[in-house]
Amino acid sequence: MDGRSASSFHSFQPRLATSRWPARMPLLAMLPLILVAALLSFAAGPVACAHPLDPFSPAELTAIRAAVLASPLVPARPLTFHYVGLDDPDKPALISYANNNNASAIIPRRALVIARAGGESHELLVSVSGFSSSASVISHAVHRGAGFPTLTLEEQFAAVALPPRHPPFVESVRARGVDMDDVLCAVFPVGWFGGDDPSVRQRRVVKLLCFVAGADTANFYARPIEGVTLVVDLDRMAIVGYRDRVEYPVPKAEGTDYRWAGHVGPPAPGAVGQQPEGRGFRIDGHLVRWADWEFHVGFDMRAGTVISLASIHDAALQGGTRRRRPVLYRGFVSEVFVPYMDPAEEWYYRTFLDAGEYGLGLWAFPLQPGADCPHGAAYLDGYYAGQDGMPVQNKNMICVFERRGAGDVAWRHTEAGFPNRLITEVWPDVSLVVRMVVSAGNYDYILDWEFKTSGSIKVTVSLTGLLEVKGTGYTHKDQIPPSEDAHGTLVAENTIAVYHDHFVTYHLDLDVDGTRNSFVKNTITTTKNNGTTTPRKSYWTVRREVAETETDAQIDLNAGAPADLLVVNPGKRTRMGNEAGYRVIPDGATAASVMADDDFPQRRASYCKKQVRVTPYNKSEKWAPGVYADQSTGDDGLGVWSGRDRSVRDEDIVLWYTVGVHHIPYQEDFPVMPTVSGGFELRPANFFDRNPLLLGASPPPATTSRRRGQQAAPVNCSCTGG
Ligand SMILES: [Cu+2]
Repeated sequence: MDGRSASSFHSFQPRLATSRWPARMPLLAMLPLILVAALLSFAAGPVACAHPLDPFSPAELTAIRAAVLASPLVPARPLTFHYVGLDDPDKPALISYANNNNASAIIPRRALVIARAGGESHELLVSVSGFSSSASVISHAVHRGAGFPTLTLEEQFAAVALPPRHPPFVESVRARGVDMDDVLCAVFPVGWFGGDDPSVRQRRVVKLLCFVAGADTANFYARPIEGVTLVVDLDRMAIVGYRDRVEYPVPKAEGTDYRWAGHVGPPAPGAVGQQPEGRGFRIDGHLVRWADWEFHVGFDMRAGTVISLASIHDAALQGGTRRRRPVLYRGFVSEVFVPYMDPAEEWYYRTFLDAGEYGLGLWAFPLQPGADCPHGAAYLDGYYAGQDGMPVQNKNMICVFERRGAGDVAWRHTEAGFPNRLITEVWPDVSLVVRMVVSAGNYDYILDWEFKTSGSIKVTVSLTGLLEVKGTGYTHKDQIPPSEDAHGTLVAENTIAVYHDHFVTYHLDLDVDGTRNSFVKNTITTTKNNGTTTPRKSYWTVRREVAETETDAQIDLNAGAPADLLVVNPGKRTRMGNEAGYRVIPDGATAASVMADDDFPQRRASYCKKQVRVTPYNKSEKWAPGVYADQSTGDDGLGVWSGRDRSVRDEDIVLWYTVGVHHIPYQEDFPVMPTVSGGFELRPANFFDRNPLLLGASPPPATTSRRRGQQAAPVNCSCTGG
C-alpha cells in the first residue's frame, strides 16, 4: 500500500471516508458522513460478556470513553482517541478458561487506550465491567519515546481539507491548468530520516500529496500532481510546509478507470461459486466451530482479524473420547511494511507501516456478498472507537465460509495392482475460510485464514487494487535514457508505477499441544555413501537442530540448504514417540528486505531482513515496528526484541512470519492489478498418529455432487471397476 486517500463511503456506516488519504469523494460531500459518525451513539445498556476475547461492544466502547474523559489523570483537552483495543487477558487464566469449557471463571476485561492530549501520547489501562457497562481508568502513563500512535480517520480528513485554502497550492493547481474541484489529496506519513532533536521529533506531521481525481476516473491515484508536497502539523491542524519543486504533465484520465463501463456493477452471474444449502459451521458470538476445529474470531482496529484459541478436537488415542488440543493461541497481522524504491524528494519517505500508521481494521470495509465472499457466507460486524471515542460500526467486516466443491482433492489413491480390479478412493477437499479485506489507500489486501480438515491452517495474502504511480514527462520507454533509473515501469503515458515491497508480518503464538514449545530446523544434508556394498554414491538425510535462543531461530528462507521449520512440543509425543509439532511451510512470496542496514526505513522495520523469527511470549510484544509506528526510529520492535537473544527452547514461544513481495510493476497491473497471492501453511507434523482425515473424528465431507443424475454418492466412496 501506499498512500492512503480517503474517502470511500459507507452509506450507513459512519466510517468516515477513509483511506489513508482522505479524499475520494469531494470533501464537502463527506461532511454529512462525518456528522453522522459524530452523532452515532449507542445506548450504554447492560452487556453480556460472551467471551473474554470478544471485541468491545458499542456499550463497552462508550463506557471506556466516558471513563477516560472523566479521569483526572489526563486533564488536557482536546483529547483524541487513537487506539482502543483489548488488553490481552492473562494467558494462563485464559487458557484455563478455555480448557474448562468457558466455565464460570471471570476473566478481567481491560482496554488499552492510546490518546493524544496536550501534545503528548497517553496510555491508559481501563477496567471494563461487561455486566454493568461501566469502566474505570486503572493506570496511566505518558509515552516519552519516539513515535506517535495510529492516525485517526478524522484527522486525515481534516488534513486533506486544508490544501484548497492554501494560496500557494491554489496557484500550483491553476498553473497546471487543473480545476481545483477535481483535486483530492491524501495523507502520507513522513517516516523518520535521522535526527534526534526532540523538538523536531515531537512534531506530529504528515505530508499531503494531491491527485486529479474528478469525475473522469474512479482511479484516485492515477493522476498525481507530481512535484507538489504539503506538510501538515496534525496537532495544530495547519499547513507548515509547502513545496512545488517540479512540474510534470498530469497523466490523462483515459484508460485509468477500472470499473465495468465506468460504473460499478454487480459481479457477473456465475462468477462466484454458490455454497450448497446449509452451512457446515457454527458461530456462537465470535466462537467458530467447524469439523474438528474451534477458534475465536476477534477484531482489532490496528490488526484487523485476530484468530485466538484455535484448537482441534481429536478423537485419536483416547478411545473415542474427544480431546481438545491447542494449536494457535493467537494469530494476527502485526504489520504491513511497504517501502517504495524511489529516492526522489516526493517519494523517498513513502515507506508505509500500514497497521501501525493507518490501522488495518480502520481500513477494512464492508465485504460484498456474492463477490468478496460466496453466497451462504456468514458475516461479522466490527466496532471501533472513533477519534472522539464513540463507537463506529463496520458492517460485514469479516466473512466466514466453507470452501467446498472447488475441485481440489484432499487425498486420493488409485490402486491398479490387483488383478482384474481397479480401486479408486478420492476425498474432495473442504475447508473453512475467515476473510477480511483491507483497502489501505490504493492497495487492497485480501487476508484469509483457511482451516482444513487435514489439521492445516493456510494463511494467504492476496494483493490487488491500484498501483501508486508517479508523474513523468515520458510517454514511451525509448525516451528514457539507458543511464537513467526510472525507479519503476512506464505503464501509461506520463505514468511510472514505482518499484516497492510488501512485507506482511504475522504474529503467530503457536501453542502446539500446550504452551511449552521449541523451534526445530530440519535441514536437508547431502551425505557421501562410502564404504557400503551398493554402488550409490550419495543420499540426503536430515540434520535436526533445536533453537536455543532467538538468534538461532532467525531464518532467511532464501539462504542455505532447504529445511523444514517446525514448532514442536517436547513434552508431547505420538504413539511412535515423535514430538508433536506443526510445520510452517512457505507458500510463495518469500522476499526479504534488501535495503541497506543503515537506511532509515530499514532501521524502522529491521525485522524484514529475516522472514522467520521466534521470540519468547511477552504480552507487550505484539507490534513488529513497536507500539508507536508513526515516525518510529527503530528503537523498539521485533528486530530489537529478537536481538536480545533470549532462550526459546522449551518455552512459550511466538513465531513471526513475514510474507514478502518485491513488486516490479508490469503494464497488466494498470489501471487495476489482478490478484497476486502468497502466504504460508501451518501443517501438522507428527501431531496426529496418522492422516487425521481417517481418524473418524470428523465425518467425511458432505456430498456435493451427484453422478449421472442418480442419488447422491458418498464422496469417500470406493469405486470398483474393471
Ligand atoms: Cu505492490
